[in-house]
Amino acid sequence: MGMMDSIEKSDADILKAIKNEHKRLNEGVELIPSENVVSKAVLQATGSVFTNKYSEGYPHKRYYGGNEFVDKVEDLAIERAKKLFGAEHVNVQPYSGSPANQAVFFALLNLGDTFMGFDLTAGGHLTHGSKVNFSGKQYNCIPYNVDKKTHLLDYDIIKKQALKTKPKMIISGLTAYPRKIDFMVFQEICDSVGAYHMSDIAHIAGLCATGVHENPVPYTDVVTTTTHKTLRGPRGGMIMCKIRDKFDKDGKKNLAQKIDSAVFPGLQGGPHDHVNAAKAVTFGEALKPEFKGYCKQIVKNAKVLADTLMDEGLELVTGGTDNHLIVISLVNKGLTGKGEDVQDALDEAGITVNKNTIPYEPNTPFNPSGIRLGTPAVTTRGFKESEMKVVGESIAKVIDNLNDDAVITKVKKDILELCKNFPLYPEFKVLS
Ligand code: DSN
Repeated sequence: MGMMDSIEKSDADILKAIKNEHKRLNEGVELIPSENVVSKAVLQATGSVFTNKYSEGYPHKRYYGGNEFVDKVEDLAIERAKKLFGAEHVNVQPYSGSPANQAVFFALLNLGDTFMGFDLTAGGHLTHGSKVNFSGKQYNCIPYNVDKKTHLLDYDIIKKQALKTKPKMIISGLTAYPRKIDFMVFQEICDSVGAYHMSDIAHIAGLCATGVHENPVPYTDVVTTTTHKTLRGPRGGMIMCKIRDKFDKDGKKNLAQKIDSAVFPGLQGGPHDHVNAAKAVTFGEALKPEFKGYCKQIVKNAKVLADTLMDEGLELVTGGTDNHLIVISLVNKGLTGKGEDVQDALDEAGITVNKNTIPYEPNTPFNPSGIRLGTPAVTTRGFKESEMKVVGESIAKVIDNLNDDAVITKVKKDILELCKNFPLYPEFKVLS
């Protein structure tokens, strides 16, 4: 076996797994809202020779030699991200969303400091203060929640809580909140209580970049994101921030410097240059006019899916969606705590979703009462309103017939037929 052999020659086991994953993607409907399908250009950059390089430091200030082309790539990624989001300062080195958020904690807070984050079960993220995460273990999180009846964020209550608890930072952002977030109000609340505002737009970054959702970057202290969700890029993270630190009296250290030194050398080692090359490709794609059409279609598809599910008798958290995601509450179907059973049955039928908590979850995160769905991946694939209707009806059929193998087999057949019209990477030989 030669060093330079292709995977076809060198590793039958992994090749088989890749082929099977390609088949799974082709033959099923991917509705996990944090997933997408990247372009061939993004895959090529991710699989490029940049995977070999070490480049600790920042462009034109590296610790090792040989970084001429790495610098070119990182400069372009930063320049394109600034243009895409209207950002003053960008750091593209975070390995993913969680380290991006962790770097912001390192930059702005001391251990034990108080901050406010969106409760995980109601739609926040682990790194927004969950007790099992560094953010909830090493810092004092006072979570805010949605309204008990409407399941919507109530900004008056959030402001009252902020005035009372005097947090050093408030995090806005979502992983399972299907409605628009008023980032401007969050910034105003933060300014009025002397807190930093960190907005985590990982899920909706593509929508923010194209104005399909309000873009917080121009006025928010710090914005973090991943690059692999609605932004449709490689798995990775990014931080955007103001250059000036609004609390820096002596002007010695600005916000951008604090963020950069928290990422490297504070938290990470060498950046993933192959992924940063793919991030640059992604931002280039997102700057093209057609990306806005794509993002608009994501939301249109989500709305049709939501309407179809409700027409079929399913209950949705907040009664619908404004963005790319939907949370079904299984409570009215008598399936409280049966999220896993529903997820498994939908998997059987070729529909990939994830079980999810609902606000004020009556059960546990392991056996939650909700299902989370989203439309970024199917929209990339070319699904439009008519396909979303078929998908919605299929989901309802499975939920209403969880233990009926005949129904699940029939839905699987229908889904397979649907998917045949939208092949994914058909020309990739290795993924035949
Ligand atoms: N795991 C991601 C999601 O699915 O929303 C967030 O990190």
